Amino acid sequence: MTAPSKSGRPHLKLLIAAPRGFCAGVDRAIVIVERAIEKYGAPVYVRHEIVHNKYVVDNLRAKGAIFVEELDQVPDGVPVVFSAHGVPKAVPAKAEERGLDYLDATCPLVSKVHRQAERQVEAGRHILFIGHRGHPEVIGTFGQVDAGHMTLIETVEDAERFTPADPDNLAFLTQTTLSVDDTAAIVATLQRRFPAVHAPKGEDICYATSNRQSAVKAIASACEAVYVIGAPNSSNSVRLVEVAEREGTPARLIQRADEIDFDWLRDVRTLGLTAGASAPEILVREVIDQLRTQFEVDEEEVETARENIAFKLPRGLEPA
Ligand code: 0CH
Ligand code: SF4
Repeated sequence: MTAPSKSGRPHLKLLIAAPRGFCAGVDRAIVIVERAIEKYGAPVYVRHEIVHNKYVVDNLRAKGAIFVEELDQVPDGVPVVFSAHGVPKAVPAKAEERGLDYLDATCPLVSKVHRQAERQVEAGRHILFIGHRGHPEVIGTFGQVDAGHMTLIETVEDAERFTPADPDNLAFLTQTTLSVDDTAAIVATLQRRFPAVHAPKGEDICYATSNRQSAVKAIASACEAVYVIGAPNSSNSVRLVEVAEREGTPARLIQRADEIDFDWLRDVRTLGLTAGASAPEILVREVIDQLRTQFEVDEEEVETARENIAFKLPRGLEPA
């Protein structure tokens, strides 16, 4: 333990990364569910967790949202919202066929990747999609084009192994929430092997993902440990843990304050704190309050970027 203060609690310097927490796409997705409940009345169904955060999901459930994994779990005649991560084209098509009212909370930056996928296939290119197998965003993006036009690349080894039918007609796209550094290594491998590979216009990794990774990188080396608030199924949150660890600092993901391991913090004098794009600020405050029960906490926010992005709501859900 560090030297005790007058209060008897040891001192803890807390470096808090900024930006952290909610991004514009998450904000929009949550508002879509709330407005849908106001407009249609409860229940409103949501296909998949609207964002990967239990606190957010539980709150919306309390307001009248029902979360399901597949569209066939949605009864006829009730509205359904698609999550921020995006859905295969077959999902809205099926909803239309069933006459369901649906609201698409797919982040506009994910939708942008969907449109790029369509355009690349129209241009006759095979797509190398850099992402994590089984993630809903990956499933959604694969579902924008007919089977066989896209190959998943998860690692540099995958990029080294891939054998194209036509090396001159390739494009790559990526999941929005990847590690900036890992993705750069995969892209470099693809560009070395296939110099003609078509790159996306601008970055597919979104502004929120890269800002949160830069912010945690900026504090990690000054800390003896880092906590990232986020869910284990939250890709962008897990990436923040990895970024901190790459700086040589032990890092852990926690969902709530009750997961703080005070034993782990025994010799820590400077702790880093951040939150994934789906973790609300109230959970950051909850963690700090819990730390204050054991430490004399000295908070410092380290800001590496300012964000002022907001996305429009779908038609029909704008404020009156
Ligand atoms: O980071 P992932 O994609 O797992 O999703 P999340 O934790 O719900 O954060 C919001 C991003 C949603 C789509 O980019
Ligand atoms: Fe959109 Fe990026 Fe947020 Fe995902 S992490 S919802 S792509 S802004």
